[in-house]
Amino acid sequence: MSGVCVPPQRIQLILSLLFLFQIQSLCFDADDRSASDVCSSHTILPGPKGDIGQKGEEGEGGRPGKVGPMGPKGTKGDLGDRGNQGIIGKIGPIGGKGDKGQKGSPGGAGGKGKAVIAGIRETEDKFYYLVREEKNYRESLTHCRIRGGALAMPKDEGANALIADYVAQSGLFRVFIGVNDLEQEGRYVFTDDMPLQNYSHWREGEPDDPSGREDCVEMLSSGHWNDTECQRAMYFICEFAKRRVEAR
Ligand SMILES: *[C@@H]1O[C@H](CO)[C@@H](O)[C@H](O)[C@H]1NC(C)=O
Ligand SMILES: *[C@@H]1O[C@H](CO)[C@@H](O)[C@H](O)[C@H]1NC(C)=O
Ligand SMILES: [Ca+2]
Ligand SMILES: [Ca+2]
Repeated sequence: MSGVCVPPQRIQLILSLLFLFQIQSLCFDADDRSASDVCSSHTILPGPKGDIGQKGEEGEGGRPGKVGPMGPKGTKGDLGDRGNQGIIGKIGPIGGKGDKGQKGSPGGAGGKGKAVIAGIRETEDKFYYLVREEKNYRESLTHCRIRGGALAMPKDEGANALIADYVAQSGLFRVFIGVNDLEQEGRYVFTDDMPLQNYSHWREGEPDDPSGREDCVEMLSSGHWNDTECQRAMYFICEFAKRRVEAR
């Protein structure tokens, strides 16, 4: 920009276009010579500051501020009133077993002679006792023997009827009795080796031994005898001679 002096109407144009420029800058290049020489006749500096304007009207009320942070915890309140009584709770679990009680005083002396033992039957010279444990024939035999008796041997009608009634009254269908042909097939004996020649009470059609393994004998609740397999397990009846019992 060599032409330092610009016509006033151009100045106005430049001012309106580039009003952000400070006016002095238009004379910048002419500093060497003298701003007063060049620009004195074309004063474009701004006028003095005007008077203070009138006070504005009061603004509208501001928007509500943000919610402030939570305040500190208050002091503890007074104890509330007592509430109503609750409904009855569930029944609790069963408690532990109580301690063992003290030993009772000794019982009175037993009656003399014919002691009544629950479940035992007797004839004039024998006791019969039903053993409610399922055992095979040999186990049954042993059970009675180690107790000083024998597997029941009904050797007459009276004993047979008594045992049959015992079985039926007990709600059973069959029990082992002391009869077998283990020693010799077809030759039945009582377990004390007495043959059956004077008494037997076979069911009709028995003994049949269809398999060849029926060497032991059961009494049915009807009192009838039936040969059956010795390995079967069932209840059985022991007999004890009264003489031996009384001798103790
Ligand atoms: C069978 O009965 C008769 C007569 O009572 C008797 O003499 C005999 O000894 C009895 N037989 C057996 C094996 O007990
Ligand atoms: C006799 O014994 C046999 C073999 O154990 C058996 O199959 C049969 O049912 C028995 N009879 C009766 C009437 O119980
Ligand atoms: Ca047999
Ligand atoms: Ca049979």
